[in-house]
Amino acid sequence: MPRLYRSTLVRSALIIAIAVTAILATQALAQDYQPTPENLQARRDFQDMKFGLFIHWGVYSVLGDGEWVFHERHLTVDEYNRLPLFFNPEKFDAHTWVSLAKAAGMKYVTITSRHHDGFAMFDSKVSDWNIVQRTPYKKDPLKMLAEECHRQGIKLFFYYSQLDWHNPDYYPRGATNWNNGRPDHGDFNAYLDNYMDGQLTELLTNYGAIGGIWFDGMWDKPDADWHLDKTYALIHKLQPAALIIPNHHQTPRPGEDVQTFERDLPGSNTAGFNTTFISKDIPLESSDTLNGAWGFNIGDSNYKSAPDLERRLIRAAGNNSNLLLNIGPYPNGEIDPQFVTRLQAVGGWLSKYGDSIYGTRGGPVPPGDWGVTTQKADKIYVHVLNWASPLLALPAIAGKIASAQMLLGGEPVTVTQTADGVVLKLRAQGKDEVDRVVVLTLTK
Ligand code: FHN
Repeated sequence: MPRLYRSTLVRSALIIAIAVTAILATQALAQDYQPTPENLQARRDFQDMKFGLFIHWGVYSVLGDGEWVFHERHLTVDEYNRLPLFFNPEKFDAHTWVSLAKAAGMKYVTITSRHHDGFAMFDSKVSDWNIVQRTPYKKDPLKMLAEECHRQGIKLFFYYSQLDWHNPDYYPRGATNWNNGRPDHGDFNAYLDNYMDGQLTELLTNYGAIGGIWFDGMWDKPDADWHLDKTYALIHKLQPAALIIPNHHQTPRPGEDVQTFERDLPGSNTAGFNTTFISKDIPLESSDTLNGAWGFNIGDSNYKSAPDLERRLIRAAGNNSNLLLNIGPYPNGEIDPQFVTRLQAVGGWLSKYGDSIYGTRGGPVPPGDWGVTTQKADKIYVHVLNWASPLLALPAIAGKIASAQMLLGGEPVTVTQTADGVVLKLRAQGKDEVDRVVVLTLTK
């Protein structure tokens, strides 16, 4: 064999060997992922919190047409670059926002640190495409929010879009691509390793202890190598208790700490893009909008009623899941009064029924149209949401029921337990009563 071919062959074999070793090493890294004790505790705390406020807020809010407006109107980068000049949220008050979350009975806030437009809503040194350098506001609202969350004992999570419609290095572009004036070349590795990991490092070092990172957008390039192991390891190294919550709609991968379902209860996939796989190992979260939109949409008055929101929270808890409920604040930093009144009403409901939600896990009875169960230690909470008859028959429950009573008022409930199941004799549903909660106490 001529020498040239031989050396080419050797070189190719070497390259293949290196590539295979790198792939195996990456897989080993992922398979070997062992959450730290702090991380495992943070997962339990996350499950206990049950209810969070999702906030979509960015320069897109100025146009009042949702967070996809850059893409929907097929604007060019040059056109979109004008938008930050109009973003001056003088009415933004972190205290008001966090107090509202608290009044709603929410225990955590997840806010867009940057959405698909790539615009950093925080003071980033990685690029000047950020609120401090491009807007007349010139301040970092995430800093104020983080300080206020720490003051008020609310956990703060950062939404971070992996998809980027603005950065030229987000290349090759993905399914949402349109011709917006970016060059047809770019360095995706630099985008991931320098730009994204650089910004994540800022978010995980400049804002105190944070709850975690909520990723979105990988679905734009499902076959790309997103360097997930590297990024996940970075996050867990910087803050071991920070949870990684990827909204990729797929089976969770090693290194991910929460499985989230968009506009859906776990596994039901009514939205059509979620997976039906439900993890038994990591906490679950279901996200939804208070009206129909994520970012501020001036034409969307489709507000869900407070009882509807309460039912969604109860059903999430009964499905062993948290509920992350979204609002899109105005560009001036104020929150639509329609959101405020509804959130306060849900908070009022939780102040009475919170025992049956916070700190619980999905109960022993499979959720049904009639309602759901939640459980905390020796207490099973039967949430009767949709049952008009006086007798409710449930499947058998392990353990002996010592007593049954209404959560509100403590009125005793007649219960019959046999090997076949449990029958509850229910009082009639009160007017405007969303949930009749029966507490079953098991013998220890
Ligand atoms: O495209 C986004 C959308 O704008 C919003 O952020 C939601 C929130 O779950 N996630 C997306 C799509 O999966």
